[in-house]
Amino acid sequence: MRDRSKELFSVATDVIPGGVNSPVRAFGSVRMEPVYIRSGRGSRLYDVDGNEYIDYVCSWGPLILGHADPRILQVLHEASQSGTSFGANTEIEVRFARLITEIYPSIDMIRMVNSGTEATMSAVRLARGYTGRSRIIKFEGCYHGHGDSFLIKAGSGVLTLGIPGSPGITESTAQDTLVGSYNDIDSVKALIEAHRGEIAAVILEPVMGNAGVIPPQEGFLEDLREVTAEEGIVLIFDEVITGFRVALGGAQELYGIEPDLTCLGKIIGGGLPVGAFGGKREIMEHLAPVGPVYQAGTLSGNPLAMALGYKTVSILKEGDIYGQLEDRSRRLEEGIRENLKRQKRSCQLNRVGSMMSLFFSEKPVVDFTSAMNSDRELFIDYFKSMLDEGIYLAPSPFEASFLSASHSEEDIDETIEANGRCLREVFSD
Ligand code: KE4
Repeated sequence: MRDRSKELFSVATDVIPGGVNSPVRAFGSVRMEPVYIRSGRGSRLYDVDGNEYIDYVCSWGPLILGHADPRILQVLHEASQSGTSFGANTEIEVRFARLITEIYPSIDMIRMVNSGTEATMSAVRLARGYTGRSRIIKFEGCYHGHGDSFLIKAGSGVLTLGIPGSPGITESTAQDTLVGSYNDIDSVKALIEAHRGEIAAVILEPVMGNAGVIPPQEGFLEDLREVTAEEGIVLIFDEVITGFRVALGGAQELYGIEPDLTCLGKIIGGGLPVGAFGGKREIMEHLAPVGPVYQAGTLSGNPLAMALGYKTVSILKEGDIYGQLEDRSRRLEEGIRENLKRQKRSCQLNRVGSMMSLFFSEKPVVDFTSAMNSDRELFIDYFKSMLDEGIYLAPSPFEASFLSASHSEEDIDETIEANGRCLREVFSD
């Protein structure tokens, strides 16, 4: 039962739009009322009604170490003894910037902000200021936060809620955003041909996570890198999800592509609000105060977020967490595939490292259209069954599931067994 969650939600809807501080949390797309979480520890979440779940949302990606990691809490306790924010320079922000630039060869310089949205908004403004051009290319189904330029055929909650674009975006803003098809380099070349000399940047999730997980097909990122370099277009990798997730050095390490600018977030805050954008010195030095492109933030480089981010990245850098994450993620994938073999219907399971999605689709999911063609009703049944089995998935087929370093072998076994029961239930109807 989730009576206390219900009570809280009925109050929340009176004082917070939709009862939530972020739309995807509303559980509207799975036609149920949201769960209220009291606490998390390791791989587990505990709701206000005392139900326990194995968590595959991980706060939408940030908690790669798991909830309430003692090492992280220790750093938070120590750092908070010195205060919480100064609006001034601190040593930890310098150390963290240096650490990230050592891990990402494409990042000569980096600027901290407070969310992924701020990172992508700022990166696009910088690319426009650097090139003197106005238009950008994004891809259908990619989500880069709620900045005006990005809410055109966006993924994540925009896709989940079926919102066509978004009211409040002016015509002039929308016309500066061109939309390509993911994994289709010809769609990009056609847009460049039609708008030669007008395009400041191409921005994409190098591995899509916001239409569900959709990996780049062989050659797509290489072709993008080549065509943007030829045209003097700034290539922006939005690695808010993939940064420090699919590899320590993100998707750019995994696929060996160097973008001009990179956006980061989620994991680099260790669970506190954070975002960052960085890249080539030549571009970054167009940013105020050294250059004319303005960007600022009261809490940018917040010392607590920097301390937790620095500790998280240091742990990721020093340990073999990615090896363990790959082993456990692979075992989960294999277990689900075994379960699927016993069903009359097929699904698609896309995985890159410790991010994955199960699509109720008979056909491979390789782009936005094929993701959209997956069966949402089956997903809703599956989501609800898994939740009742104590498995907490993202309440949308257009999100990724994430493992953390604290997901144990037993968690994986339990999830595979629950998945088997839920697939039988879903496909038996
Ligand atoms: P935030 O502004 O939410 O910190 O980051 C925006 C963002 C930018 N780029 C990518 C690739 C992202 O995935 C996101 C945010 N991700 C969503 C879930 N896929 C956040 C969850 C939510 O909106 O509540």
